Amino acid sequence: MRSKLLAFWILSAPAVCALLSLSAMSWAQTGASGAVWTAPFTVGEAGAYACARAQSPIKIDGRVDEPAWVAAQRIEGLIVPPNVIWERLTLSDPAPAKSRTTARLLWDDNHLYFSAQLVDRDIYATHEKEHDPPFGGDDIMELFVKPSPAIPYYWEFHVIPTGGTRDYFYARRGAGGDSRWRPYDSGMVAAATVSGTINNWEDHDQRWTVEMAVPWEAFRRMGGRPKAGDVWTFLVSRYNYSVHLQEGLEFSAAAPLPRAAFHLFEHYPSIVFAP
Ligand SMILES: [Ca+2]
Ligand SMILES: [Ca+2]
Repeated sequence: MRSKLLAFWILSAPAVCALLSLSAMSWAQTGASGAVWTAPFTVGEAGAYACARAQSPIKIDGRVDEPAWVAAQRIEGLIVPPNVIWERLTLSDPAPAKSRTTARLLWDDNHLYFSAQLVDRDIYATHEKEHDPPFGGDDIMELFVKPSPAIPYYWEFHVIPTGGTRDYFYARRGAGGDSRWRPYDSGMVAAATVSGTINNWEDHDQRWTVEMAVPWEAFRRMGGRPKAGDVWTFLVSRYNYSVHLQEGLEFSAAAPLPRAAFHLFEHYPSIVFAP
């Protein structure tokens, strides 16, 4: 819910809207201080990521050790989007995330596959390995999928360190809250493994790893499985709660978002489905 609340208060509070009246696009180019914005992640010569075909089976066990993953383009260099500094009524500059994340996407005839390796010294989850627990409180790995800018539909998938999952289908951004869209069931399958201990902030964790498969049937409202050469957009984003972070929580995303709201799909990078 917190990302939704964040999106709503940023999108609706008049004072903040006035503050953000500089065009959203310009915030993608410069930070609040005027610093030049350069995205640290690579999207290739075509300006898009490539989603390679999985050439061999993937077992969803939270271990990214299948040969197929080697062919996947790495999605990394996530950034912390500008956020409101209320004391000064301004926005912070975008900055490289302190919490390193490496994500990958693959596809085959049946599924969209996603994996992520998340460096995290303090792994935290308030929910068990269950499907669609209430939002909030957990370290979260998120994948947003937006097949077309021409149709308002988009999807969101969560995996938390226990292997708990959530999925959302949004018929339109802003047309209802979390509880309206979470009852949707994509058929996603996911697993997580942890190098460290969940919910012990006094020891030093290493990382957690997510592996996920979403059947193309999940996207049936957009025709299901894409064709080779089709271009969709997506966002890899993350909540990291940690006693080792100055603010206690770091939002990060693999896109030049103009502010800390992960539903701003106008800024998502593209991905091309490879033959
Ligand atoms: Ca695996
Ligand atoms: Ca954490």
